Amino acid sequence: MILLLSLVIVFSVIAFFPTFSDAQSEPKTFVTHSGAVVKTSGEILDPLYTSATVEFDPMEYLRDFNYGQISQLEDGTTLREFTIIANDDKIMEVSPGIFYNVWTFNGTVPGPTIRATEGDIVRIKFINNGEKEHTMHFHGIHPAGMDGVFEPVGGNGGQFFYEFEAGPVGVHPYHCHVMPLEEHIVHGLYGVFIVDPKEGRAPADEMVMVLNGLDTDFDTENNFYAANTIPFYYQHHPIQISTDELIRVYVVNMVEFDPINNLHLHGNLYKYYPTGTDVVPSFYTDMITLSQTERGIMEFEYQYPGKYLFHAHKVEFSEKGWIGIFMVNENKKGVESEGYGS
Ligand SMILES: [Cu+2]
Repeated sequence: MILLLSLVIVFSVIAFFPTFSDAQSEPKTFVTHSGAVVKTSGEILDPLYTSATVEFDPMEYLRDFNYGQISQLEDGTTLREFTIIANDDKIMEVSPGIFYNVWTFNGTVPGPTIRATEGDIVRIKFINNGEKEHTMHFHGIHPAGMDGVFEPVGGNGGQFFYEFEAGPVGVHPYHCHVMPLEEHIVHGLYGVFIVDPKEGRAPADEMVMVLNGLDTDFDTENNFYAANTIPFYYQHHPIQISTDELIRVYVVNMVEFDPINNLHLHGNLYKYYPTGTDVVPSFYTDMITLSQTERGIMEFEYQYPGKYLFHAHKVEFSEKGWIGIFMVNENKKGVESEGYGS
């Protein structure tokens, strides 16, 4: 009798509380500016999926740096040439069952991580294959005409060449700067621009984390949050790193609508370089708080192997997807992990 009663309770719970892998219901229909009809089911809770079910692979994006086509000018200066193509009519399954009209640079949200050394000439052939006007506005130092604000580039093949000297050293966002700005950013037209010091930085396992969110039901509130677009991805697919190895994370906050975001690391503290412009860290902490487009460089090493969370300490954000895991593996070859926390 007790067994029967237990089974009834279990099945009742399952019936009333759907599993976490299901998107919440109440789908809404949305017509894009080009007439495509999409449905979104809004907020989600901890979906289970693999890179095969999500088009954009956050693990690949994490360590993917685009150094451009490299050549030398007559005076010996390094020229780095990039081609960036904007689009605004792509429907992407940003999480299982959640289809969203992403606006992309080179097909992804975030766009490619562009990387140069201070003093290099960066030349970007910008092609707008979207339907709306778009630009590329780089944070950093450059001439007014290269600022991507007053030179909107028309859609359907419009072009513009951005050219400037890379600087200052640091990690900077780039994003479209066409009004209404909030709309262009929240749909995904942003990326990261890293300027390395001429003398370089210490060797490290380097990665990029763009903290972002998506308003999938168009009520000017984010429905979920992430590091690198796909909610919960690094929780289900922990980032593999090694003990006693320097980890360097370029962090950029691109969340709209919410005034702050933050990043807390478990079982460790990191040296933090705001904007990455100084070679001396400003903080040694396990927690930073970032406003829109604030960014910096985190550096840390793990002493003990095992599984460690990193996430927004704004708990709402972590519970809506901005959470991940570092899987710290023993660095000594041939020595078995002692299984801390594994
Ligand atoms: Cu735009």
